[in-house]
Amino acid sequence: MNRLAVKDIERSSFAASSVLVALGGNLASAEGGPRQTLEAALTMMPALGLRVRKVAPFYRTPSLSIYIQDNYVNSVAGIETALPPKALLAALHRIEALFGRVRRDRWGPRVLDLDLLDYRGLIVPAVGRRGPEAGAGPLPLALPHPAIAERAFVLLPLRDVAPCWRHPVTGASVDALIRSLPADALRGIERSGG
Ligand code: A4P
Ligand code: MG
Repeated sequence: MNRLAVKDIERSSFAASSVLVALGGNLASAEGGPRQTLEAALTMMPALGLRVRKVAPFYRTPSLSIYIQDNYVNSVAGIETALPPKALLAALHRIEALFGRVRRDRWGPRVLDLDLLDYRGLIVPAVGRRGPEAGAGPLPLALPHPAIAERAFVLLPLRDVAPCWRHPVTGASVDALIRSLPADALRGIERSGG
């Protein structure tokens, strides 16, 4: 499988109207710690039809979950792809599986989580219950990802990649969404460069 070095990825010219993918993980994989796993996942994307155009710095973030678990590493990538949304989500799940993702509990610890945040502003309303009480079974595609507005670990790297991005449903800017987070939402989050 062709691998692209993370340092070779274009970091400057990503349009806000493209496709945004969130990356996260807090368990070691065969690649090493979560940061190494996220980097390896990015280098694998082109072989599955995802051209990575811009990557945010990596953030070390306290776990936001009902489960006590290790800190996460989170980032966001701007990609270009010819894949339609469902095929793209399937490709993301394939990459997760290649790194040994096992779905036990929703919001449980994981080696790699790849969420489709935004697909060119497309809106597909969420169906069914979400969150930990919904169990670990599959849910139909929802766009934009329903939890974006509540998550500092998504919004901070999203702003790095697409500072002009607006929420497709509410029209709120990413800056406004960050300002609307609860006062303690940024506590413990460290931008680790990259
Ligand atoms: N699904 C539907 N639409 C989408 C979409 N746009 N992107 C389906 C991704 N998946 C989508 O997702 C659950 C189901 O939603 C799947 O069937 C998928 O096809 P999942 O990735 O299997 O489960 P999950 O990640 O546990 O759930 P979810 O709702 O994606 O949760 P989040 O938002 O990923 O939260 N704390 C820190 N600091 N950092 C984290 O990254 N992540 C979580 C999980 C909790 N706490 C965290 C972090
Ligand atoms: Mg997820």
